[in-house]
Amino acid sequence: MIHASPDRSPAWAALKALAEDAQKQRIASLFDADAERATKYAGNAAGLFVDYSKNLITDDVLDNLISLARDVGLEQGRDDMVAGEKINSTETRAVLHVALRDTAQGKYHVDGEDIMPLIQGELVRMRDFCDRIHTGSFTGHTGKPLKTVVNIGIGGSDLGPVMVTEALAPYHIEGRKTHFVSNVDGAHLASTLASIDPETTLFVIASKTFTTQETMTNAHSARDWFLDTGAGQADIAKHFIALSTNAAAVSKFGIDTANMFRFWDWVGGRYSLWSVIGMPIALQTGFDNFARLLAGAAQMDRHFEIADLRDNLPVLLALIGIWNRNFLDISAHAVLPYDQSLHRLPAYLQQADMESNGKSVMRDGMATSHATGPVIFGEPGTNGQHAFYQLIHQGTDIISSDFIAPAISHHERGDHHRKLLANFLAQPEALMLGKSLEQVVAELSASGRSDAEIENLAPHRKFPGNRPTTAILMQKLTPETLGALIALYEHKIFCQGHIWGINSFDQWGVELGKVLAGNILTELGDLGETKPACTQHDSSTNALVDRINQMRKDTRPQD
Ligand code: G6Q
Repeated sequence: MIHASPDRSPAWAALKALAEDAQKQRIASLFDADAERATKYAGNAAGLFVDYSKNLITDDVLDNLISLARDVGLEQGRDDMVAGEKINSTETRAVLHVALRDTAQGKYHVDGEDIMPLIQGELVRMRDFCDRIHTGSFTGHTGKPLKTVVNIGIGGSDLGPVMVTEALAPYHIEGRKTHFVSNVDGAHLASTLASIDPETTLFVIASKTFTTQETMTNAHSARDWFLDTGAGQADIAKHFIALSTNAAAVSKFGIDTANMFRFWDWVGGRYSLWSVIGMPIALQTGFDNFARLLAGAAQMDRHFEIADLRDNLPVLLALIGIWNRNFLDISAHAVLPYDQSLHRLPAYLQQADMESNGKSVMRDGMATSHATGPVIFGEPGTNGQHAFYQLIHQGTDIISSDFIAPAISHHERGDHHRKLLANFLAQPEALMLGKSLEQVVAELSASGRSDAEIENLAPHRKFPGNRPTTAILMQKLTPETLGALIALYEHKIFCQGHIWGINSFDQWGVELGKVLAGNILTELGDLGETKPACTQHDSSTNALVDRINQMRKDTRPQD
């Protein structure tokens, strides 16, 4: 029998009991007790090696987690996604980002329609367009080649493309530059416009809906700026393209639909980098590298679809996350890439994970009786070590972490990368082992400290340890391994959402603030304008609106 709520599964109660025992155990002791532990709790797929042995898990725990996954029909859920079932139930949409990176003919259908010809048709258009830009046959209105791209988009239409473009820096085509503008703060667009030449710039307006306030505001301002540089209306066709599902709005904006690249409502925003939303990646790194990214993700998809749950890396990462979240009460998870080019991965995963699984209502409309998505945060190592790792090592909350690294760097300069890797290995070891009071006392007395000093210092210098970590290793960060890494996390998120019984593919939580901002916009004055006192809101919001209006009314130069 399939349970809608995971806590109805008998495995849930068994895991609760196991967690009581586990909390008395040390991860380090589990290694002492089992010489095979490191090989037993590790796996390989699509060029990624995942070592999850430094989590507080045992065979019993894993067996019950797998029973839990089976009890809530995880395999059926996965098959339903691939079969194009409308698993995004609140928006009645299929969820088929996997199809975007597959080449299998006739496998994916939406409402009975084979979607592979649509996907491949758009990929061909995308490749042709990249070729025309790269060979210089598509030029700007003054005949110059377009060397600079400004991608205007936000959320899913920004975070994936910017993260991948940065991560693939070693694959960038020389002489090309891509900027990403997302924030409605005019400073974001202004700093980009200040550094570009309109004659050699292509603006890519990336918006699934083509109605998003921030993107449309930036797009209109970019168009005005372009026209102010002396270009005419007809020149827009040579400098603006759109990535969207909304042809009518694209045309209304003034972009020829011949310059529009399409995707579909069964591609969620935060899962869309594999679609034409990946255009800036392809323009900056070449279409072939974009295709390699898709191929790497497809390899992880195959693994996810066919591997037994016990060997299935996305499933295992999801289950360990559920163990940490629901049974060990760990509410934050750090993503720590030891690769500077992955510096936007934590931000990307914040959206992918928190927008997908930050929910408290089940698919059937009932409130969840269990915790769901944790807080996700992170920074590249080793920078984070000199910032927030303190709290992970010695804070009052236990935080789980993923450590991610390539064994070979694209920049093997001197011993930089060996130093980076030494830290990648040392931190999880330190987090697991900690340092006991006895060790600290012995070290301090060996260094000649007085008894009084030792008494003062020792409590501050001990580390509790037993902090769970997972290592994700690849030989080198290539388009393929990056694609596989992203797909690994996407499927992990899917599995967790399915097990928690929530819809990972809607995002109603972002709506309320949008509506309220729309109301408040009309109450905020222009510079120098006098506005009536605001009375529509709570007294705090009213007073803040009045104070802002007062400050904006006074346009004398400020320091
Ligand atoms: C992602 C979300 C959200 C979305 C942005 C941009 O899953 O839906 O981040 O991507 O709001 O939306 P548009 O692409 O429609 O402008």
